[in-house]
Amino acid sequence: MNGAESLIRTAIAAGVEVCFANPGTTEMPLVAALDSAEGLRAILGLFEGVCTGAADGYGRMAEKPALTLLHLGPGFANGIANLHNARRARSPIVNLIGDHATWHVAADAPLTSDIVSLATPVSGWVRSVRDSKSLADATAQAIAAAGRAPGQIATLIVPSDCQWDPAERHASPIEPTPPPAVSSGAISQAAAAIRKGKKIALFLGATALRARGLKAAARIAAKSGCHLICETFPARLERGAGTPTVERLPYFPEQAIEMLMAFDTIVIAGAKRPVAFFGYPNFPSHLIPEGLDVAILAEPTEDTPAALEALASEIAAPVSVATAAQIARPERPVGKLNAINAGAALAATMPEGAIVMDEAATTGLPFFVASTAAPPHTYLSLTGGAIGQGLPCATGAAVACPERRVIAFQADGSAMYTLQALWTQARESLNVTTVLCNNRSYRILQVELARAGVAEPGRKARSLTSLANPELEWTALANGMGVPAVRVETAEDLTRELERSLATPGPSLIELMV
Ligand SMILES: Cc1ncc(C[n+]2csc(CCOP(=O)(O)OP(=O)(O)O)c2C)c(N)n1
Repeated sequence: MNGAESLIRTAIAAGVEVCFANPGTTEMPLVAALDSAEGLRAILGLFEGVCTGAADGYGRMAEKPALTLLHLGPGFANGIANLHNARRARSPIVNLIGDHATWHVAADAPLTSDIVSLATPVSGWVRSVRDSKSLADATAQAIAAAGRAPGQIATLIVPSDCQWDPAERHASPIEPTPPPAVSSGAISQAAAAIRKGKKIALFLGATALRARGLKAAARIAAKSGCHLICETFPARLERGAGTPTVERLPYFPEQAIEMLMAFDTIVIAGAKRPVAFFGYPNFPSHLIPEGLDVAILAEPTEDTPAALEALASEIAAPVSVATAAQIARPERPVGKLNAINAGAALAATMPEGAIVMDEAATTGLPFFVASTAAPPHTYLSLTGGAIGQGLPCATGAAVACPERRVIAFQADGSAMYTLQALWTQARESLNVTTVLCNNRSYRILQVELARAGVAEPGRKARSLTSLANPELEWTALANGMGVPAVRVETAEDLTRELERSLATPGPSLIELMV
């Protein structure tokens, strides 16, 4: 057995099932080792941002890490933006980065770089191995580190001689550290705030937004009358008929502040204190207005579902509450496409168990409310603001949940960063329906220009926020990567094409002219 084989067998023993890879020469022993054992699926991404975004989507849905296999510093650097998003999502991921042989680094060959410095800001755990015999143990540690609830990024740098030199054995799995329990003081303070408050919001994030956390939140709401609000960009939110209604904190600070101002008490569970996405003149960074009573029940890394259950007991909430399981979909919309009828068409047709990855930007907003009582589904969003996450994340989610339909609700500008994900979807026959909103612009930036007081953008400002000239032909782009595609201009056509795509195995793309 060589080091690479010891690594692969260690990963398989720990239950790792998928490797999203874009390898090079320094990873050849690892590429060969993937064929030396059964149980680890190797999936090629044609850009590293596809691999890392896919690992993010996989981690959010599988609740365990996938591997990425990336080529030295430059290959890793191509994947950093989506690792930034994955870090914000607290997704479990193990990055394997090949490096030059330990003795070759001093030669300063062209691909040599400081990989640790690149990896540190996006990783919760970084290690560079120095010999083949320690590779198995380092791998087991990396997997355990990634699995530390709710999840984090572990990066293991593997010089090529450590891959090809002999190793003795694989390593046994290490149990990840469970999330720390919330103190009884935090629970009683939250309970006191709830007893005292008149208008209360429970502000939820991270694991509070999965089934167990939401169930406990619904009990607290039933007892206290509190409103449930989630982070603006949740990593994963279970929603639809049968789940409690959770409002989303608006994106723009003035709207977020207005929403929060209606309360006298905010209890935070699994989220950070909400802050504005950007600093704007005359707006504060922190969105909770001064003077409100704020209690922190649980930090995102703490055992938030257990803390919510303890809080529910502490305030003598009912043991369980039935949330209306009645499905209420919008009417099938008609007319020329816009953000409102596009969101309605999606909510009118999405199947039970759908996973919606929303990177539809300005076109996406109306969908969230329209789908409140749609069939139960999972909602994923762009957690870190680094666009180009949607198509890869949808790809990884589809690998994690082959029996569910993934809907990539996607803006055109953001899609262009990592459109190679479509090729991986075709190659792996993934059940992804991409709903591509083509407004031929970076519309949010046009909105931001107007907000900055630029009433009449100049020629250059118009050029830098337009995607016209030449116009992107999304059906051609998708077809060129093996994904069937159609273009629609009306809500009727969209609904019909959605129904067709959602019922057809494999990927397809619907280009919406909005
Ligand atoms: C990695 C990265 N690069 C650039 C940006 C800046 N940015 C934010 S939104 C945006 C354009 C979004 O356009 P599109 O995806 O078409 O959505 P639309 O605003 O048109 O709805 C850009 C370039 C970013 N957020 N992340």
